[in-house]
Amino acid sequence: MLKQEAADGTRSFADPAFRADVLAGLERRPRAIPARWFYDRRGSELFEAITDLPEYYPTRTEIGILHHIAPAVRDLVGEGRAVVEFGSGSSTKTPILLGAVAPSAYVPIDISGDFLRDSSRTLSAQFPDLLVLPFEADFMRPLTLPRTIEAAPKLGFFPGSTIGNMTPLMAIDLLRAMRASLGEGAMLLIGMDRVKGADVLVPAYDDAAGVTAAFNMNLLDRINRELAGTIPLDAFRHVARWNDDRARIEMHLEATRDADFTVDGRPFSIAAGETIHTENSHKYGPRDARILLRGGGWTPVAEWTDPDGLFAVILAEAQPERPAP
Ligand code: AVI
Repeated sequence: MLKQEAADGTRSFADPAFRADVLAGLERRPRAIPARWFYDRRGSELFEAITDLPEYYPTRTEIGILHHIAPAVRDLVGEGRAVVEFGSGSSTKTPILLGAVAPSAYVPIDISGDFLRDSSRTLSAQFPDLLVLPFEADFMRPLTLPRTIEAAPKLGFFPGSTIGNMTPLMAIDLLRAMRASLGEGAMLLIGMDRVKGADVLVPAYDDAAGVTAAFNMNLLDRINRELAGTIPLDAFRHVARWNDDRARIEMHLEATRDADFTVDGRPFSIAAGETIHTENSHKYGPRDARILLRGGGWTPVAEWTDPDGLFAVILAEAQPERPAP
């Protein structure tokens, strides 16, 4: 971590990977900064607030599905597997699964040690007899899981449609990495947001209260704070658009006027109407989802949706590879 002095004289520690991604992202055309940098403390709080918005249906819909399917999941996966969650665990979703499948251990994996420790503490308080093994790592790469669960049959858990924030190529790489980490015979319970009309999708990412706009704009604020940036926030606005060709919601920060600024001492100019692309949220139809999973080495064995078909939870299995056809 490198110490940075911001325009207002305050000092902070900048992550070198953040600096590299921001500088490269502002340099390239179209400009784009990876969505993972949304999640500083403020960004994470804003994301929590998004999940409660009336327009943002995914979280409450997935929770409803998980409650409904818990007995069926238990019947299909059995009890006593080691549950490996990709992400630090949601205080609402994770207990539904853990309560249903009575795991032998629970391994939340996250790149952020802070979130991991917080959520592990909460879970341990709720399930005092459960072996909780927090694992600080980047789950985008193949991992060697803790030896304690080496021999246990495994159930991966990847809720929230986080897979949608990856391009299909990255999503398949991740699914393959998960298969490699969990091993043959493992199962995976994954949440995927479904394709639906732009009349529902766009408001979910551009809510009336402006919380998603604040979440997107916080990235510029973070750049100013952590990378000594001078970006004029009033020269940008939040934009959410549906890209039908790629079946994804895109979030951008659009310049509303020409602006000059510096980041980490480097000068940048942006013209009115130009955007910085900050997030993709891919949506998958039923067949798309199954093809994606198969492409990543997972065979779908069951899937469930809510009555309106807004969101899907899919159970898949890492079956032995079969030669074609
Ligand atoms: C974390 N992820 C699944 C959210 C989504 O819906 O793509 C992030 C988000 N961005 C804006 N609103 C929510």
